[in-house]
Amino acid sequence: MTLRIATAGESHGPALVAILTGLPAGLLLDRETIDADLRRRQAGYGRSPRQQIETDEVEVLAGLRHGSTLGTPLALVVRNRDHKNWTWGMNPWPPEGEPQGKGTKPVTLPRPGHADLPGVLKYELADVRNALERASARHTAVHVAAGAVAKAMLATIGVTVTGSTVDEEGLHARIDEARAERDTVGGIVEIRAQGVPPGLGTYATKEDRLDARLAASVMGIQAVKGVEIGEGFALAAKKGSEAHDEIETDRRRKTNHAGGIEAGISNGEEIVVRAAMKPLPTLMKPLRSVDLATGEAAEALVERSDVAAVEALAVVAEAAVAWELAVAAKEKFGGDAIGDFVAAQRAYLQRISWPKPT
Ligand code: EPS
Repeated sequence: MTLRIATAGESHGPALVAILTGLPAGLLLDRETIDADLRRRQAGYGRSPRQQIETDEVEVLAGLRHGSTLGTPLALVVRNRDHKNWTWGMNPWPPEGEPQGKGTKPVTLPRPGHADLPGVLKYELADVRNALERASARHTAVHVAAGAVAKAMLATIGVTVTGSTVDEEGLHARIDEARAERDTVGGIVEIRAQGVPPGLGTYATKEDRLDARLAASVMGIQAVKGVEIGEGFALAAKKGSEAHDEIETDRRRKTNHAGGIEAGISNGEEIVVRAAMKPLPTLMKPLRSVDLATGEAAEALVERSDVAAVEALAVVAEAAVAWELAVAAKEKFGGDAIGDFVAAQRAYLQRISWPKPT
């Protein structure tokens, strides 16, 4: 059964929800490990005061018994604690009583760079809030919970995935400067996956290439505008003799320009994915926009927001890469029970003599 995920949830609605299907039975999950990733996602430098309201924790509604998956759909929930301030404004049903709390007035000042304008045009919305709520990066919380489940599954076959920011040194200074100027900044993150066996993904169909799947998944994260695998864009300027990773007799490589993927298939080297994040679109010093209610020139919406979320992106992209690798590993090794999944991986490694016995 293919590993799949479906999610739902608005930023200030009651909760974020994910349903994971295709997980093998008998996978052991640890609540604290999942919650630790949720806390890492919230903790980055430059985050908004919203993070003081939220203390994200995973709840499991189905698919798990005594910490072990049942092979049935796993239902995850991350509540939005801020919803208590939006019970009128984000009520799923027509609210009763006088408007109170936040979100009671329609938003009509679209922010350049956010979902606001394309969202209202596409869906015929009168209130920009109806676009921004789902587009918000708040949604990444439940994907991080799913990524933690994927990492638990990958750990059974010796695969680890870690994300970090690339410009750690200068990043905090850039964030401080942007905050002082009432501006925002982006940045670059790098995800590395170790222990991935050769053979995940395929060149057989372009949408099934591992690099295509990783790129789509990481590009699908809010504010990401560029993704590269291995040396990516820099390879364009190199000669073939400098760009490719020569094959040693043990079939390993001494270099890794390719970032662990050749022809859409993992080659057994470390998988390296980088993502570039644009500066966040909610500026305290707003950009030029239009008031959609009057058609007059106006300044874009100003509301509570992050100055930067690059450190959060490192955690979110780590989850996205882990999820895609788990999907590809499940596709390759199958397994209704986690033991079957692990046994199939071992049999395969033996068949290809990987790592080559010394
Ligand atoms: C976001 C705007 C801010 C961020 C939010 C993403 O939310 P709010 O408008 O409620 O202050 O805090 O991110 C999160 C809540 C989160 O948990 O990551 C946006 O517009 O995308």
